[in-house]
Amino acid sequence: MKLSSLQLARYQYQPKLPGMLRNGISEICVKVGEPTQSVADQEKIQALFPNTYGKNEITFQKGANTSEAKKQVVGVILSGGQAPGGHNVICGLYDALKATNKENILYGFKGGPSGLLEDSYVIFDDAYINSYRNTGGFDIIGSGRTKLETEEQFAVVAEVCKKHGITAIVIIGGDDSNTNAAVLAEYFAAHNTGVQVIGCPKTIDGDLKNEDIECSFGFDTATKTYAEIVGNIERDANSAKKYWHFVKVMGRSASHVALETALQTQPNICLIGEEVAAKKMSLAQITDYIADSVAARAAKGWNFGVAIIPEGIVEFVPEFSVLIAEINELLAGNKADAFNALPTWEDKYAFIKAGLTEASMAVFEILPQAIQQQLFLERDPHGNVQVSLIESEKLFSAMVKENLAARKKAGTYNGKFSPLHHFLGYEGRCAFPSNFDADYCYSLGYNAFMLIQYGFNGYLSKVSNLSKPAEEWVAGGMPITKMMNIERRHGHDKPVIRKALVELDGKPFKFFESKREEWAVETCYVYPGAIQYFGPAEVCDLTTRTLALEKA
Ligand code: FBP
Repeated sequence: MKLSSLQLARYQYQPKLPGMLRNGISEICVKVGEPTQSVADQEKIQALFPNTYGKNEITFQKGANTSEAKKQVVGVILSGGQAPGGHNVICGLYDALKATNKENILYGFKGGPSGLLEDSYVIFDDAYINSYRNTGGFDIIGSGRTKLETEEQFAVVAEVCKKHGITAIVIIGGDDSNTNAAVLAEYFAAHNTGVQVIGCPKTIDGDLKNEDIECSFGFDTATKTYAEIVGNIERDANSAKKYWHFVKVMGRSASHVALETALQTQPNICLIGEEVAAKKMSLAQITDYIADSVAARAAKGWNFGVAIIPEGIVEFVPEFSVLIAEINELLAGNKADAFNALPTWEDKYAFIKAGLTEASMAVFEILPQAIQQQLFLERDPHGNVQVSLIESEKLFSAMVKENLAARKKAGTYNGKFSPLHHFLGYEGRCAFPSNFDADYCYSLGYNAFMLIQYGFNGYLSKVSNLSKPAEEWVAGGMPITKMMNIERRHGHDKPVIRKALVELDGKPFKFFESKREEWAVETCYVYPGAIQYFGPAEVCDLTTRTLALEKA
């Protein structure tokens, strides 16, 4: 394989560990903190996790290592969507494991959780690990979205662990994967398998966090990559002065990615799904809000602009989520076959009209036809509309266009509106990790091994104080059950990690709110440029605006 100069240079980069982990393995000891409670539904969660609930937070500190000297055989999986830095979690884990005892072994199970079920693995050695240091991607062992959640699956995993003498499993994943890590940890404890489970907080979406887990890894690099591109688009818009760019950004339901990208680039518009839901904004209100900015800028002679749309936005528009629920019902079971058999769009339209309530039909009617058809084309394996595939950037630009046409008729707008559309997602998920993510991930992996070595089970690897230089970061562990509550999933009450959505009274949103009126009308663009890997710390090592504002 031909290697780029950057890749070769990044191999040499030595990630920074928190100060307390820098003195060598023999100088790391545990400070036990407070017992924990789940974020809600304490009694129910405690009853479901009798062996792993309520454990203490822990912090590592400098001091004689008192952990048991036993040979460790660890298995690791990557779970879910790619996030920059995943390779470094494995590198940190490997380095700590080998530094503790050369006889220790690290298995990498391939293709995500299914690798564990199918016993498909590699055994890492120095050469293998060295060729992935500080690189993006999950190709070191691959990832997957199989869910590890049933007792039958856990029994298979227990057998695989027994076969290889595995003492601990590290699950690198998002909220769902770490929920399942907690359930697996409880299963292992209840069955006295002696196998520990440690999670690592991964996802570019930034929605796996609480007061302990300050951010999930990958968010920093992905948002910097999107911000670079949005900044470039802004500069193009400001040069050509003829297009309005509608940029949808990934992030699933939560709008953290959109908000962070906006904080870095100061676009004219950024929608926040959580706000749309809280204010119960209708499609028409959102459209009006964007069209106001277009019209105000046009009045200044600026027929250009940039709007950021979070991937999950439509789920948050109350009338739209009702519409989606009705469509799911309309096509449930074999009703979809009857619908698909209808020969023309007119026939299908009549079927839809007969099946939807008047209110949902009114919403459906205002959608552009391409979006109407999309709602009936893209379905998930359960037959539900795949909301993330709806081209909301096109939806809003089409609705704004109509709105502006009406304003033109009324004589209140006299500009030109030429929209262009972009979707930023995959561009950022496998970028070379920023220095922050390279350091953070390596530390998470290194720290995960220390949690294993000290016998913890059902913990998330935790590295905090992240807005400070790495020297001041704090390494430790948090019981996963601390993040859990009970939610209704597929008709059942389930213990799950509570997703962290954008908090409307949080500092990042408040800051954005205080600026956005100006950004909507003026041209306040900021061009962050590409991620820098080598150079002064203030250019290369700073993390997100979100974290800086949260910790300010
Ligand atoms: P995770 O939650 O697994 O980290 O994945 C995040 C994400 O990148 C979302 O932002 C996006 O909606 C989704 O994955 C896309 O999934 P896929 O990779 O299956 O297309």
